[in-house]
Amino acid sequence: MKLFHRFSQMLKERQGPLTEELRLSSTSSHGMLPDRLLPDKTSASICGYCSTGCQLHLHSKKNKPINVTASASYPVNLGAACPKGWESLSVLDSKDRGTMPLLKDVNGRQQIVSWDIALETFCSRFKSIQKLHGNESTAWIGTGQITNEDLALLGALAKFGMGWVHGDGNTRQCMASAVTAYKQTFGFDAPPYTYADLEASDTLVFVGSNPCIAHPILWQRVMRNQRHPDIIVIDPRMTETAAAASLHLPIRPKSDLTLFYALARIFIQNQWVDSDFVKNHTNDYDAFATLVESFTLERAALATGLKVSTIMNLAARIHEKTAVSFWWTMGVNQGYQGTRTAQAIINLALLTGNIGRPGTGANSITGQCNAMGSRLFSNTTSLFGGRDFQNQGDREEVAKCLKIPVARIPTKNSLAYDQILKQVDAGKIKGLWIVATNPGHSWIDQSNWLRLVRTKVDFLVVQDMYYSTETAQEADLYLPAAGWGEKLGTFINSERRLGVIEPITEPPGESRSDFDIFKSIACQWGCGDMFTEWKDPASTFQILKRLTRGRPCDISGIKDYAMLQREGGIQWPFSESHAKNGSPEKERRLFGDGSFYHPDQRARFLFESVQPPTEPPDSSYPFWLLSGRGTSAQWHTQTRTGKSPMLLQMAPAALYVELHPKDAVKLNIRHNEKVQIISRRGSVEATAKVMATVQPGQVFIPMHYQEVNRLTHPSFDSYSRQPSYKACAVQLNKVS
Ligand SMILES: Nc1nc2c(c(=O)[nH]1)N[C@H]1C(S)=C(S)[C@@H](COP(=O)(O)OP(=O)(O)OC[C@H]3O[C@@H](n4cnc5c(=O)[nH]c(N)nc54)[C@H](O)[C@@H]3O)O[C@H]1N2
Ligand SMILES: Nc1nc2c(c(=O)[nH]1)N[C@H]1C(S)=C(S)[C@@H](COP(=O)(O)OP(=O)(O)OC[C@H]3O[C@@H](n4cnc5c(=O)[nH]c(N)nc54)[C@H](O)[C@@H]3O)O[C@H]1N2
Ligand code: SF4
Ligand SMILES: [Mo]
Repeated sequence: MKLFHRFSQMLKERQGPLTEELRLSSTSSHGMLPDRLLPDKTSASICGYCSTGCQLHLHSKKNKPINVTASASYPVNLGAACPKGWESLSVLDSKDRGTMPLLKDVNGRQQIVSWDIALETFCSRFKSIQKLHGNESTAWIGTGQITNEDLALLGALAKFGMGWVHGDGNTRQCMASAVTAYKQTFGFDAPPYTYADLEASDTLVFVGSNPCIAHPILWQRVMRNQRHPDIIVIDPRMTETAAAASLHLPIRPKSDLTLFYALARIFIQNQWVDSDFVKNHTNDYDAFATLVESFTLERAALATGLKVSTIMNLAARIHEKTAVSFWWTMGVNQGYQGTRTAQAIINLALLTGNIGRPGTGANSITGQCNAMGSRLFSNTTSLFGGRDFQNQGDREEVAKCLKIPVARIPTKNSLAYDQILKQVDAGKIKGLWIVATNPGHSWIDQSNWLRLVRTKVDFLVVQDMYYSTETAQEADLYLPAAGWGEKLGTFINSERRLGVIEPITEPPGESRSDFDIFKSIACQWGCGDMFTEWKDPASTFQILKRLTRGRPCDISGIKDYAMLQREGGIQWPFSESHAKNGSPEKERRLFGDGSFYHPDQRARFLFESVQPPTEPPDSSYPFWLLSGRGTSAQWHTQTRTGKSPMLLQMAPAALYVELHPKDAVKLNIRHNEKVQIISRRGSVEATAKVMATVQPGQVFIPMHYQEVNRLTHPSFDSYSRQPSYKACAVQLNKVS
């Protein structure tokens, strides 16, 4: 709250229209604002940071962006925005924006080159690697932060045009466990909810999720709930969200699976199960009931560090209410058993019939602005539209849709991010193309990443807005990209809502939109003919519609961008036949009729035995290290938010570590003193923040500082291959 207060003070000190109302009045005849602040152009654009998907109005004057207001009529944010949204234009204008391609010379120094040379080098180097080592010797790592149109073109170009087999994205670090969980359980990757569910719940259970910081405007939707809801937060830390909750369960890291199995057992033993729902709409309940028999309350208490009475109380509170929604984020997905943990949450919703009705659901909150779009259109793990590369029928459908020979479509799945890097280490993958992600900061176990890039990768291309990122600095070839605010396309938010992003300004220098870069590469590579129909984002959107027709994610009823803007975004599915009935409803959830996407239309109970933690604390490394989002003003590796003087003032400048007062006393560490955090892989220095937000024996660091992933332990969920960022063992020493 203090931060928000400071922020609004700062905004007040700055001149500019703050709200939609002000903007409207400013353009009225009253003329409240000085002329220099009156826009001559306004675009409506979905925010380019988090997956909440707020709509912002971007204002410019004489082609210079001057301000942002939050759209009051958009059904997501209803006039609100968080600090990142308000400051989203100020990060575009920065001296380290790439304006020209850079190519390493013989001395390893990056030198400015023309686009012609850049494109020629891109194609000749990758082609020669492929010629020598085969089509599996090159790979790309993409992102959840570019548009659907960008993602689809990249995926089609790399796999169908250039013949690559392997490509993955930073969404592996983020959503993979939720994706896998939904696919296996529901038969399709489909988060079922709509944001109105936040306002219609009697009870909201947040698991490993800190929306106050990570999805602030979703949290505002919770605050609009008029039902006096019970808000339960399951998180090892007393987060901002936990502090605002009616019940906080400070669970021991990575013990959620045991807790949820024990809860299921309580429901079954007390006959609190919605038997009709389970009988009519699910499979494998009996086997699930057998598995959870051994998860007694005592066993759960021992594993989670929670009291037996607390766990019983939690079960009763869920049982007593009819509209219970479960929400999870990275505390679940980023675990070595993330997929099964997500499914344990879904199982609970199925068991209690809390799905398909207002205020219910097993709801994964997405992370990045277009992580949801990457799930349908990146063409990495799954073939376009949630299809399967290994399925011939699926390949034929896509080939027909795109009018390409079916032989252009790989018959095998891409390797996952960590497996791509393993192949790099093994000398099998020699060329890497990184688009809109910064693994030089964000990938788990940093020293390994640097070693690979410096000693094993023959040709590294990095395509980013800024040439200064940790990753771009290592690039053999750097391609300068336009950013959000400078390009056109669509995003999909957490509740499956498609929305338009519109440019308000030109990209700097000779930087180009990702879409244009991909098109230029296609021409230079010699496969441009394949993409004649992909003229621009708007025509590509028509191709995307075709790719989804008849699929669970069908968007064929959305006419064009104008319709999306008019309707306040549209949630998938919205098919042509749906469109015949008129305008889309403002809010829609899935599974209202209890039918799921498996051929028998039933959801599956999926479960597994609980595995021990991959790197638990021991006598040499006695602390659990947690990591996550620090403030609402910081975005990931800070390449963007780090450019806003205002946002910089809202967060500590250097790495800090939250440490419990009892541990501080034991280690003789005082508040604001420097400490060294050491893991088996590396060490970092941080400022101690002595506070009871963490439990004794645990410490927390925010992910936004470059050095954090020197510490993390490279362990992965075996189904989703998502890295387990959130828990490893460290020791702490006072820096004397
Ligand atoms: N301001 C801001 N907002 C963001 C982002 C950002 O960088 N900055 N990033 C966006 C992205 S891409 C994402 S993925 C989301 C992430 O959104 P969140 O997942 O909500 O954020 P995190 O802080 O990474 O993790 C959430 C919580 O998981 C808890 N946790 C750790 N281990 C466990 C465990 O074993 N069990 C349980 N139950 N909890 C655990 C942590 O203590 C933490 O409070 O945020 C999005 N929004
Ligand atoms: N320790 C720890 N590590 C973590 C996490 C954690 O909780 N703990 N969380 C993980 C999660 S959930 C995530 S999602 C990742 C995020 O990790 P990253 O994806 O590495 O983080 P970003 O800083 O968002 O990087 C995006 C990059 O794309 C660039 N960019 C932005 N827009 C555009 C565009 O339109 N075009 C192009 N070409 N470039 C653009 C930005 O300048 C930036 O360099 O971090 C992961 N790492
Ligand atoms: S909550 Fe997310 S989408 Fe909304 S303004 Fe903030 S960063 Fe942008
Ligand atoms: Mo993420």
